[in-house]
Amino acid sequence: MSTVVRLETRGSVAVVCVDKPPVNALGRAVRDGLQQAFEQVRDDDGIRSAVLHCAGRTFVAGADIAEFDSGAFDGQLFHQTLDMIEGLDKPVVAAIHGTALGGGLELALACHSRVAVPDAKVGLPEVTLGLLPGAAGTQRLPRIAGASLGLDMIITGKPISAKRAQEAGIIDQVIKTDLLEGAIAVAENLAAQDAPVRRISEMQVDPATVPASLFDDARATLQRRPTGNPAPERIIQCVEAAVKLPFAEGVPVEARLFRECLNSRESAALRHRFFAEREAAKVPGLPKDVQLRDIRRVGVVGAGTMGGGIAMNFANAGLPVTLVEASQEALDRGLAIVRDNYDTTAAKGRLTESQVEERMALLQGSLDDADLGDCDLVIEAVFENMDIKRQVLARLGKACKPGAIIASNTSTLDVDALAQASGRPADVLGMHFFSPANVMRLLEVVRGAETAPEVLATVMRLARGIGKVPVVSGVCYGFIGNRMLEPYLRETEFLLMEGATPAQVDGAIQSLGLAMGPCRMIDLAGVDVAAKVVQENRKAGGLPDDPAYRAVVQKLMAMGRHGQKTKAGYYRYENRKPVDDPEVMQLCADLAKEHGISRRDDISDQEIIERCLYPLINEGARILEEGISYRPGDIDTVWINGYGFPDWLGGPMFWADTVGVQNVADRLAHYAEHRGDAHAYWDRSALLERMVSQGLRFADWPFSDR
Ligand code: T1G
Repeated sequence: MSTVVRLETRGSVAVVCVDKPPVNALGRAVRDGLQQAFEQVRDDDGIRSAVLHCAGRTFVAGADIAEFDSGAFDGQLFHQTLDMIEGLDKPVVAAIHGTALGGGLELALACHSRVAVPDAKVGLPEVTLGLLPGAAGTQRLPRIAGASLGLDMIITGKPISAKRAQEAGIIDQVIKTDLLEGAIAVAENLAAQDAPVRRISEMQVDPATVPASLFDDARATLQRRPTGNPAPERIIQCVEAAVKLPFAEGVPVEARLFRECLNSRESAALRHRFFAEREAAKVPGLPKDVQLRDIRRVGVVGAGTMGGGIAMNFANAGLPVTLVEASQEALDRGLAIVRDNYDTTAAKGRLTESQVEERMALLQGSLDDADLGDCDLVIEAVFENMDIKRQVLARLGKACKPGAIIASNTSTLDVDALAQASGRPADVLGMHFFSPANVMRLLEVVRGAETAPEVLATVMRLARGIGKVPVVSGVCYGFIGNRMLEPYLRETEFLLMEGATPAQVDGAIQSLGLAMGPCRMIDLAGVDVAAKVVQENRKAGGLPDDPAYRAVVQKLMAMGRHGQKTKAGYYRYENRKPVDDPEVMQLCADLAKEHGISRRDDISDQEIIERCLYPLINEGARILEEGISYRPGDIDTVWINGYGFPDWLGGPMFWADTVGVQNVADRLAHYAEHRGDAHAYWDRSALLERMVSQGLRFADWPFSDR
């Protein structure tokens, strides 16, 4: 008998329990166990009905995603198990708690009835992995819930509540008492009725319930925001098959389209993302029994755009926040911005008025550091200037109670220096939120040389609790993301001085799938902000001795072209629409002349992509070899969640394996030769050299010291 699928009997009811922590994924052992258990249900005449439930925190959360890379997932066999369950003449009731997702919901749909606890959720999120339901979910869900809801659930991948699922007919009963007992009662009743079991595969979608434009509208939506994800269009084809074909003919259509998705590099990239984000939350070397610190109250110093956004993250999670500013006027302004943000969300129907008031009530403004004395975590979000931040850290080192964690939201400055300024470096780390802080999921957690392990572990756990994707970075200029951004922006500006236009550079980068090209990104973030970062970096001695380095952004700032907020930056903005501006072309030509940069009119999109992204990858390799980042997947997680790198490419390091590390190295050498390498811009990192010489991929990380 299987160790992960147990069968017991309660009278004439078979109780089949899946027990495979952490989420009862349908790995081979579970699939085999289910097959065996339901063969026994089939063959035992003493059994008249069955209940399928799960131990642990959730019903089956889907296939074992890791099996797709190892090739161990046998969809055909799983189909046969589901068909065998559905084919039984004895009613089988699925008892759902937690989340029945993907293959888990498909398993439940092969049962003859489904019951769930009130807070359960059901969904088919395969699209987020570049897949589609591969166990007849695209054929059964539309039959039980209708084509519109079925298509929407599968193409968005969003789970729905038990209540909504009951309204749609997916769940037959919500059990408010003991789930298992309730499910057993339902099974006994069904058996007592002695009626034919209800099989979803025998149902038809009523054409009258299918909106005439359903599939055309779905395709039009895809066209409006095309991505590289191979699944959405194929999902539409599967649901069309569910509507138009008998079940037995629809299943092979789904199987073919599922295989096409599974074999795509884009799905491999999306599955890489799934595990990379979870791996990033793990800190190597932390003792398993590390004692986390309790975080019951948070302080934020600085109520500007970042400080307000940071405060919202904690208020949204129900944590009280003390927001400290230097003047009443600044404090009032900051709280007003927060309220505006909440009101905007409420206007979109994503928050109720009472929720807005509850969250605002959690925010307590103050002008006095003493009010931070009972906070367990205090985050400074003051102006990005080392002297100012040092003063604030020194104040916080005194104002915060013993054991409180002190964090800096700096985006580039030396966290170790700030930690020393506090006088209690073990309590200090960086928490680099990305703007807008209440929206962007990425949080770079900067580990100082003296940051205590439990401080790091506490913040990593807290970050996930407030819905962030945390990634640990060591201390260096720009941490992970902004450090890799430097060569990306450096080459952007050299390309502009050589004759490319902002629209051409952005167009090439956006054609790869990045949400926003470099020029639009800086215009949005602020040309002045970017120019100041260059100046701070120069002051800190971090720049090459090259007067042409990032010369364009500094010139734009000097001209008052600060980006979207001044309706002019790299672009001119006509009704917020960016258009190339001859004044900027001229500026770039003048700078080229000033710095002896020759102009060209043969710059290709491919050259732009290589010159902007391959040095970015090379810098990522340096970050790995210096131990600033633990894993290539951490770097991918930063770029997908913080900079809009297309997740269907898996992030820059996964994508480097796709284009080939050898190719990246060769192209860096090519540009060194053709662009000149006076400032070592094209020097290949030692790690990249090693990978080329040993035929390694980033997927092979960690590299043994061979
Ligand atoms: N396969 C393998 N491992 C999984 C897994 C899965 N489906 N789901 C979770 N894990 C691991 C995860 O890596 C982590 O491991 C631990 O479980 C806790 O996860 C045939 C083709 C269920 C909502 O897409 O959405 O079915 O880090 O940190 O925040 O048609 O996990 O502890 O070592 O996310 O409480 C479809 C994916 C698969 C659901 C729980 N199913 N999982 O969230 O915990 S394809 C999914 C989730 C499929 C069929 C198709 C979430 C969760 P570790 P966690 P959580």
